[in-house]
Amino acid sequence: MPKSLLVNPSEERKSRQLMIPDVPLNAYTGTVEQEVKRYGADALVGILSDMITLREFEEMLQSIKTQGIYQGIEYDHKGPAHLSIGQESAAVGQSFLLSIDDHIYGSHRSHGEILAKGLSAISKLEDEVLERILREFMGGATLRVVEPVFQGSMKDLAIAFLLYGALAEIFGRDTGFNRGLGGSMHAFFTPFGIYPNNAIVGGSGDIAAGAALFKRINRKMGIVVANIGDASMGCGPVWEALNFASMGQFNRLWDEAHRGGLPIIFNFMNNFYGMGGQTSGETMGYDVLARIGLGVNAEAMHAERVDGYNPLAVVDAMRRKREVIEQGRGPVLIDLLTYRYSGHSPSDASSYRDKEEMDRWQEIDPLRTYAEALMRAGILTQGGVDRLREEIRARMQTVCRLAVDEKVSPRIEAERIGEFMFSNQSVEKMEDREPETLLPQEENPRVKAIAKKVRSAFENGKPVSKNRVFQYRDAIFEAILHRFYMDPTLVAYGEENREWGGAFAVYRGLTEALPYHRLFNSPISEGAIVGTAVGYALEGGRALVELMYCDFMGRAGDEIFNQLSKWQSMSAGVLRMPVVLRVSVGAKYGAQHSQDWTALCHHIPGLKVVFPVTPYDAKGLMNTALSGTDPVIFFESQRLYDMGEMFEPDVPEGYYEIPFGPPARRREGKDITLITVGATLYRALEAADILEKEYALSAEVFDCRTINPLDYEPLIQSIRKTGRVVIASDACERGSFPHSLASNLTQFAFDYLDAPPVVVGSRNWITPCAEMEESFFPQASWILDAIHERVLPLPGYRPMTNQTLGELARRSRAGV
Ligand SMILES: Cc1ncc(C[n+]2csc(CCOP(=O)(O)OP(=O)(O)O)c2C)c(N)n1
Ligand SMILES: [Mg+2]
Repeated sequence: MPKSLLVNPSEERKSRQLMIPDVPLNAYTGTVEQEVKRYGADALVGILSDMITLREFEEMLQSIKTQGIYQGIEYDHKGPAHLSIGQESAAVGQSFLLSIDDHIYGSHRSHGEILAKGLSAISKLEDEVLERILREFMGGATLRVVEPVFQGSMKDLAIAFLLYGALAEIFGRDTGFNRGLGGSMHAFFTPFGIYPNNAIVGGSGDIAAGAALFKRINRKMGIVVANIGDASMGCGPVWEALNFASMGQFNRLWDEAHRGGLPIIFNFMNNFYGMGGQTSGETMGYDVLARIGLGVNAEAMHAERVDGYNPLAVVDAMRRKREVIEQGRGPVLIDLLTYRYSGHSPSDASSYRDKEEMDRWQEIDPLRTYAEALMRAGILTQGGVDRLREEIRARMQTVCRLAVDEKVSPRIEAERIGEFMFSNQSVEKMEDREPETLLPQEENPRVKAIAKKVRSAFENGKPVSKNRVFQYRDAIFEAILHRFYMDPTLVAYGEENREWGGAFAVYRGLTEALPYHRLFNSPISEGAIVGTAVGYALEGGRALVELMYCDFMGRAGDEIFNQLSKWQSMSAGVLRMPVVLRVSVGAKYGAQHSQDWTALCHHIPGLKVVFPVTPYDAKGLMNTALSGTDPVIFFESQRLYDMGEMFEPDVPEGYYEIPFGPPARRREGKDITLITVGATLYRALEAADILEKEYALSAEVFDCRTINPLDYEPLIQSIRKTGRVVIASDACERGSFPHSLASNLTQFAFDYLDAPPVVVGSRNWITPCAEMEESFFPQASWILDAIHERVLPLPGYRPMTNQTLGELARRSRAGV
């Protein structure tokens, strides 16, 4: 079923000029007097008050970091503090009109944005709602610290709660917003619409796009703001996110109810610097950051440069841009001019910029210029400004005193961190509503075709032909289809997921079943594919994304290893991450399409990793993955997609789950234990056959189908019986997951081992061409060779490869 977008040669080849939309720069012309009419004098004074709060908060941190003292309170803060002194008007102006349904994502320099958004939420929420939020958050632990100290209105209490929760988080306290597990660069507070801030420059770009995708697909209220720095414009994932958020299909292919550009503002906090690199003029060629919008879509992303030194210009821009988004014309790009007087971090001596430049920006310090504008308009006096400052300083001192006190603000017990690594829940559906599908499951052509298949590899003792057998790919499809009809939030996307049916035909039949907004082709943007899935999940949805080849994980390295894996624990359990990432281990395609990177995924805390190699396991493990709330890297092997079930009587048609943890015992034996990861199982079974037939040795064979978590007990039991173990996989031998297995098994079962565990992996080379693969990937003979040389000499055996320790040492010395 191809899509109906004609690529017409006569149109495409026409000679014409591209018309480029205007990009306004600093277009705001309003005045305080005009804005008073729109928002009222109190609200405009509130903006100043919020700006002063942000400044005081950051100056407090500056003072603590550089002098170890603030208003008489001594403290040594060891962690980071990327301050945004000078950027207050940008943050406060941005949040002024945002509601708690509008979600902001940010960067390492987001204290100000957190406070501005929180203060804005507090000013808008009813007292009862505020009270409920404060009492319920972390079981009231944060509130219990501030409540006895701050008497006054609910709003006053909420402001103290906000300042304290943020500061306690920065200081790594159990009473902070994320129990101190996020810290300065990752703090957030979702009840006020403040979503994760990211220590990876640009990291919020694609995550925020995923959050906007969630809002668009699930028709949620509000917009998303991605606050990222000007220098993040040099990051690939940011470009991927801009492009992803601007996909033509949102307007051209998605149905009426879901149509429209993503509701997101990419807000570049343009302070003209990365750390020491100056963006415009030195590290970028854009001249004006807003120009970037021109390259992304025909509307130039409604890009605009806004004067972030005037909070009212920012408020005005946010109001207008929201209108654009509400008309379905997002995404939007804002180049928000600002400047930090503070260094990149408190130790930064600002050697990369002139004093004259800093003086010029300080001359127009928004705190002073805006206060003067309010005074000129007659809505505030100098005395009023001074009183605001005093109140804020007094409040800050109390908050700081509480946050540094180990008794009222203790640290989390270290062992508890482990509890937050996974949410370990089983949730049938992330929301309770009817899933949007295009036809009943039983009418699906793939379902009908599968119904005629034999659900076992053998029929009457004979192998079933490839065309008739229920294949590994069918098993994955069945699990996925089931969940699509169960969970209305489930979406799947990747580079060729729709009409093509996924690179290896796992998704064939899904196009007929699902509307565009639940199954779509993404750009070739592996970072954005995973990053948007992260954003989609942490907003409350479930995502299934796919990278054709395991090798392409390199392109999504940050998203997999820093984002997908870490947000549940950095949130101390506030967020869940139900994302299943499918990757396939290839063959026949050479060096960049054949790698097994299970070791990388196993190494990173916070990922569950499975690698099924039979249809029964593929379906059962996918069912478990898709009902869970944790990120799962789901390894598949291209050698297996056509295979039928060889171990179970047949693959059940109904729903079943396979728990993550226990390995599968594929064959019983008493003389040696063979453990495999991935498709090597089938070669190990060949080796086991030869051992039995030719050497009267029975091998017990385990398939390590779940890599993390892993229950070692069945493996240990086996080794107690056999005293010998060989571990094999298609991953390059050096640093592979089998080496972790070998090392752990040595410790668990040392007393029972007759020989050290042996690892048989692929050569530590690039993968050669298909015709030469047998000299690269482990073969049955390699396993036998290794047994013969290093575990148990086999009488009369003639090795075909050199698996001796001497050769292992030689290869190590050579680095191969
Ligand atoms: C991927 C990545 N590279 C480098 C860094 C180190 N680093 C932290 S902040 C920063 C500068 C970022 O500049 P910009 O995006 O403009 O934000 P700003 O600091 O100006 O707010 C750098 C290079 C990082 N945290 N992440
Ligand atoms: Mg910058």
